[in-house]
Amino acid sequence: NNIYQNIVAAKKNNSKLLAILIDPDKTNITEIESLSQKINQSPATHIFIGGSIVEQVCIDSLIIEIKKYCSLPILIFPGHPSQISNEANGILFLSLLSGRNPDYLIEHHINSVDILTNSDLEIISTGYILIDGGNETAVQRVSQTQPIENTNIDLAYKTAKAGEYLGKKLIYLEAGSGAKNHVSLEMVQYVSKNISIPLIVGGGIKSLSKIEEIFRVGADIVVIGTAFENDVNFFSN
Ligand code: 1GP
Repeated sequence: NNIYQNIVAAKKNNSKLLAILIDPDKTNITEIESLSQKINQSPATHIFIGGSIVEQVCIDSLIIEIKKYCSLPILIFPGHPSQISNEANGILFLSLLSGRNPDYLIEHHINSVDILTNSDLEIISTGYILIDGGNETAVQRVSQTQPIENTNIDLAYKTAKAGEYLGKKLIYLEAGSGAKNHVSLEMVQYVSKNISIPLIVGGGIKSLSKIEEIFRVGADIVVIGTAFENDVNFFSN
C-alpha cells in the first residue's frame, strides 16, 4: 500500500508522473501484449483502467493480462461498483465534486463498501472535478452532471480546495476522455498553486508538448488515453 506515498514523494521531488488510460471498452485482450510493450517503452509511471460502460469480469481479465507483461502500478477508476476489480493495485475512489448527482457523490461509494472491505486494493480518496472540454463526453453523459466552465477558475479552485478540506488525497481535473479542449493552463496553474495535495490532469491532451506544458504549470500526474489509443507510437514520435 504505497502507491499514494510514492505520488506524494514524487510531488515533493518535483518528478512528474504519467498515467496511460486503458479503456476496457475499446481494448481487445489480444492487443495487450503489444500494447504493454509500447507502455514499457514509454515514460508512463502508472496505468489507469476506466471506462463508462464496462463489466467487472472483462476488467479482471484485462488486468491479469496486462500484469503478465507490465509491472507498473495499476489503478482503476470505476464509475460504478460493478467495475471494481481486485486484480488492480489500487482504486481512485472518486467523488464527483463538480456535480450534484448524489449517486456519484456518495451512493455508489456506499454500495462499494462490501467489495472494497474484502479486497486488497489501496483506496485513494480522490476529488473528481469535471471541466467543460468543449464537447459532451461520456463522463458527462453517464453522470448526468454539468461540468465547470473552463473559464471559471475560481469555482474549480474552490471545489478542489473544498475537496482537500474534506480530506481527499488527490484532486483530478478532468475534461473527459476525448475532450476537444484540455483543462486550461491557467486553471491547472491556479488550482495546483492553491492546493497542497497532488493534482491529476486529464482529458483532451493530444501532444507531447502539451503534456510538458501541463506539467510546467503544476500538474503532478498527467493522464493520456485517446492519443495513445489512436497511436501506440505517440510517445516515440
Ligand atoms: C480520461 O483523462 C482521461 O479520464 C484521458 O482522456 O482520452 O482524452 O486522453 P483522453
